[in-house]
Amino acid sequence: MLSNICEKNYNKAIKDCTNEEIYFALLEMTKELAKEKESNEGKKKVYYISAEFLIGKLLSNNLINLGIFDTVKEELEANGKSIYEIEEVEPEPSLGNGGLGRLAACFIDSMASLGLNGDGIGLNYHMGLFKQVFENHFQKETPNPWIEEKSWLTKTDVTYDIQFNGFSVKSRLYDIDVTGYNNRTNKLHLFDIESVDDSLVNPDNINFDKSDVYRNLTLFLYPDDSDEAGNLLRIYQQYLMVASGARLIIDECKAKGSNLHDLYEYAAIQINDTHPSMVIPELIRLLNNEGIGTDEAVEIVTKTCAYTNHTILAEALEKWPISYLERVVPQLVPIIRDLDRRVREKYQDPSVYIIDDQGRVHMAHMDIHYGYSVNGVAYLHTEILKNSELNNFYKIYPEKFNNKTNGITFRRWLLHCNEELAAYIEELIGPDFKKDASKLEDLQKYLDDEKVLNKLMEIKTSKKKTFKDFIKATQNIDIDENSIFDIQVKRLHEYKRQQMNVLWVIYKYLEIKAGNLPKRPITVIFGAKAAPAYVIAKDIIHLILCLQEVINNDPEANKYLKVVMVENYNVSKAAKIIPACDISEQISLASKEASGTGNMKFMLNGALTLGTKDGANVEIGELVGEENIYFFGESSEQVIEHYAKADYSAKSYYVNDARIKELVDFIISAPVMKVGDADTLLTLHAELIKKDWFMTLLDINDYIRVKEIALADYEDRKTWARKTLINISKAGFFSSDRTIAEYNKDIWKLN
Ligand code: 26Q
Repeated sequence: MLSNICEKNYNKAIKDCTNEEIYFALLEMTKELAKEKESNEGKKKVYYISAEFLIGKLLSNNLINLGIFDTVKEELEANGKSIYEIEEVEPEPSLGNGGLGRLAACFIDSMASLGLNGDGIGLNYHMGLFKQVFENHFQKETPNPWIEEKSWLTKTDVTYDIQFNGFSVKSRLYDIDVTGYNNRTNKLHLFDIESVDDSLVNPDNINFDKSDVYRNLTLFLYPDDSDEAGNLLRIYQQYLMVASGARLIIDECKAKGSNLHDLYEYAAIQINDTHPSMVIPELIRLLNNEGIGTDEAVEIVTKTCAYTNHTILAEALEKWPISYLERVVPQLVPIIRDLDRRVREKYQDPSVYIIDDQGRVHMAHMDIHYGYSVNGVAYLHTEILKNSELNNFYKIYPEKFNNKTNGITFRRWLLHCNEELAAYIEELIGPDFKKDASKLEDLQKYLDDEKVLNKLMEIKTSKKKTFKDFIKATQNIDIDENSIFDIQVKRLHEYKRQQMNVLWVIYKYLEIKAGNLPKRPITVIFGAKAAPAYVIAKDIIHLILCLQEVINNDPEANKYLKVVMVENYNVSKAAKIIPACDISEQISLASKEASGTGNMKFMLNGALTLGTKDGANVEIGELVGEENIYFFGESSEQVIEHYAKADYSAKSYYVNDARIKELVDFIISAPVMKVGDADTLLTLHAELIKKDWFMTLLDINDYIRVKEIALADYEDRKTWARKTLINISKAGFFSSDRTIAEYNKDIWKLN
């Protein structure tokens, strides 16, 4: 089939085509094969509506899911071509920031793979998240255009006029096929408007005129929320998404025979965090327009919508000034006021109102009152929601609250990113684990099989070697595959505490300088983007880049310690980094990381977790047993108490603990100041001592202690390999197939 397409399109044999030509031929072929599996079967459909779908490159995954990856790979090899080189041609769609967007991508893969009738609804950002480049040891943001003449997008005939205050736009639907693993093809529906003007973007930076909404609405994944124009643009984007999505849902349900009074028998709408929450008043508005009175419309919508919460950080919970909504979508304001009035009539507690006394609309509150399910994304997170953050709502609606511990698709995060490991697992326990991840438990019978343990270590070293070559080729950094790869890759945020890992790097560097040499070299690898307006996060990146320069160029130290800051960490880089990891850093301040999903990817690829008892780390610990994970630090209860009593003082740790003082002061020491920017380093130094809102200094000593234990354990290679095998064998629980099966059983109830 591939050779036919090459012949037809280029009049050439495969062996004579360029990698670009083969990529476009494979794109065409994949789309045709996916189409054959399209299905709209099932009365009820779930609509997973999300501002982000961090899908990453799609070629290999689609080939795997269609069951033709090996055949295609061999056909290409026979013609002197490499599937891996062809993959490099594909641009990465970065339609998400991080965990929440990647989760949505894993979920649509699992829905299709389980044969569920479920589509995604989102926006077609032309640039997606910015591309990160390093310049003078600072992060710089540049645009990341990903849409080419031919792409995974298919333009459809579906269009809607969407009304904003004073003007309307024509929204058009583009579809991306979502191929299930040996199963049906679903759709990712992405809306876009035709008036967007890509030429507004300067190739060198991501600044553009935010007020020119008509021409920039879907240009970027939400820009900074740091200024008013940015916030308004975000509301424009959200409304475009929900208004178009709501119309599509209503049209599809009507086409299947719904009279709209029974909408909930045809549709379940999963609201991914509060970004799509305006779908609730918008649906009520549309039902009103169809002649359904507000009382009934409210009831219908409440039986249709379900809400997932992904954060307990107060600053990340969306609260829009009602004046902003007046300016962008005045048609929703009377409905939102009416929803608030209904709440106030029933409950006297102002903490559950939708509109607060400062005139801000609490999107999550609207979701909880007017949705039928509220879920957290890991056991601990849901408990915290029920018992503290959302306790006042839990008391009203205990039956709505439920937990759905996150998961990851094993097609991408094992079969694709670690073919060697997947093939070896298949050799040991057969292919069933690919469809039923719980089968990985069968690996337990090899826990004491030396041959198996040796082979696992061999695969790990080979993946480390591959990463070593990659980082040499891309960033010209030399690392040693026999060193311990200690990795922290995730968005940069103070609560995730990259700065604590940095203090450990300083600690180890100073130890080496003092002659206390580690048994084996250590390579500390970071990868992280900081939000463009998040100053402290960008300052932490600056510090990491400075330490990379100081340490890697110090001949006394660089034999024992290296620092690598991977540029532009994204889904494709994750697929290269994660299989190479020995120690997975999951060190958020306990209670702050809702779940984490990187932790699951690392475990599945045979890394051991060094982490706090936070998010899904808690469940990893329960599954593998405390001997097979490295926990440290204060518990979520203790942390919550510190906040309640306001008794944490970074300053007192700094003043009273000489070692802590030495580590923190190194940030402004001569060698670092020489390569870095003095103002930035001084600000960061002061920040850590005076504020440290996420309590780095609280846990640093225990972190150092436990990390030393992990490094020492690594030297008992056999025991270490046994621990990694236990981790792999217990990772099945974190398959997003399990998560999605639970969503379906408890929330969506598709037949
Ligand atoms: C809000 C207001 C204005 C502008 C931006 C935002 C905004 C954008 C993105 C708020 C939050 C996000 C993303 C949140 C996110 O990725 N959360 C992560 O979700 C994962 C999947 O459930 C969890 O595993 C992580 O623990 C959680 O941090």
